[in-house]
Formats: sequence, C-alpha cells, structure tokens
Amino acid sequence: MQHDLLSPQAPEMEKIADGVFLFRSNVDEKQFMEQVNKVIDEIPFRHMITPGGKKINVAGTSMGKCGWYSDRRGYRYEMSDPISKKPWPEISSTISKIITDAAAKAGFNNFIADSCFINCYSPGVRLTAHIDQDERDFTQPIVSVSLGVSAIFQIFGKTRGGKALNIPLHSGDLLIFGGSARRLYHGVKKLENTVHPLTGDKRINLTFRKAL
Ligand code: MD6
Ligand code: FE
Repeated sequence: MQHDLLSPQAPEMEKIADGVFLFRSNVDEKQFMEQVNKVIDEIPFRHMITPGGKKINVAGTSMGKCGWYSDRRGYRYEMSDPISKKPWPEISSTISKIITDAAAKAGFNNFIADSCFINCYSPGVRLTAHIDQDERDFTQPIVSVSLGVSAIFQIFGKTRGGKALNIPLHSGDLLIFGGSARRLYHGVKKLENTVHPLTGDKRINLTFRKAL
C-alpha cells in the first residue's frame, strides 16, 4: 500500500523485516547535529585501523559510557578514548529518552543506550558488510539515526553475499535493528557526491547501542 507522507494516515513506523523498523523523518536533525558537534569538539572523527592493519574509510567517534574502538589490538568497547585519554562525551538525557521511546514503540522495552558510535561518510565512501558483535547482549537492538546526505543501507542475509534489501536512509530517519536482524550482515553503499544543508557533502550516522 502507498502512503502519502502528508496524509494523517502516514504510518509513524514501518516494519521493514523481522526486527527492523523504520521511522521516516522522525528526529529533529538540528538537535542531533548539535549533539554531534559537541562530541567532535571533544573527540574528533578519526579513521581507525582494523586489527589487520587497514584504514577504516568511514571516520568515527563515540559518546556514552563506552565507545566502539578498533586498532591492531582488536575490535572492542573502550571506557575512554585511547588516543586523547578523555572519557567519551555523554549522551544527553533528552536524546537518550528519544531513543528509548522509539525502541519501545518497536517493542524493545527499557532500551537504554550506554554507547553511541558516530560515523562520518565522505563522498565515495562505503561501509562493507558486517555484523555488530562486540556488544554483550544480542537481544538488545541497535537504534540508528541518519543526518545529512542520503545513503542506501543494505541488509544481506546470514552471509555477506547475495541479494540485499536496500533501504534508502535520509536525514532525520530513525531505524531500529533488533531481534533476529542483529545477526544479519548489513552495510552502506558508496556515498554519492552531493550536498545537504546540514552536513555539506557528508553523511553522519549515529548508532545507539547497549554494549555493556
Ligand atoms: C550506517 N549502520 O548507517 C551504518 N549497524 O552508517 C550500521 O552499521 C548499523 O544502522 C547496526 C544496526 C543499525 C545500523
Ligand atoms: Fe552495523
């Protein structure tokens, strides 16, 4: 069924697949961008290194009690930034509540993010297929918020290859990735070379997790 976005019947939440729920233009982009700017003021976006020694093309930073980190020593969550030694900036209570409320609407009650990984994509950069598996409890969802330039989020199956489910994500979209989807490979297609008033030629994505 087609829904007119402007009609009062437009669904707030769309079920995309098992465990995957999409809220179109759901968040206040400026509010989230302000939070991102506070974080990168403290701990800027950085290209981390995989355990195998490759540069990660998507630049990242974190906020919350702990932050996802990668270098020669492996993939893990760190309680502070290993480079600057600073603690990760806090997730504001306002933003934390928005994320908890959205997760509850998708049936994930009492989701409290203790970590948010923030990705920054430049034109031509893609995120290769992966499964997020450094969190302790896989029954907890991951909540994603996209800002700036649009991109195509791809959900594969239990293996990396094959046909993907393509989900275009635009600025302000909120996606919940939980249940059985937590074990599916997913990635982001190469970012188009275009501009958005909020971020210039970049795409920013925040993934809120319960890591500990
Ligand atoms: C991105 N997102 O949208 C990357 N992972 O830039 C992810 O890798 C992701 O959106 C787990 C759950 C939701 C996600
Ligand atoms: Fe992921």
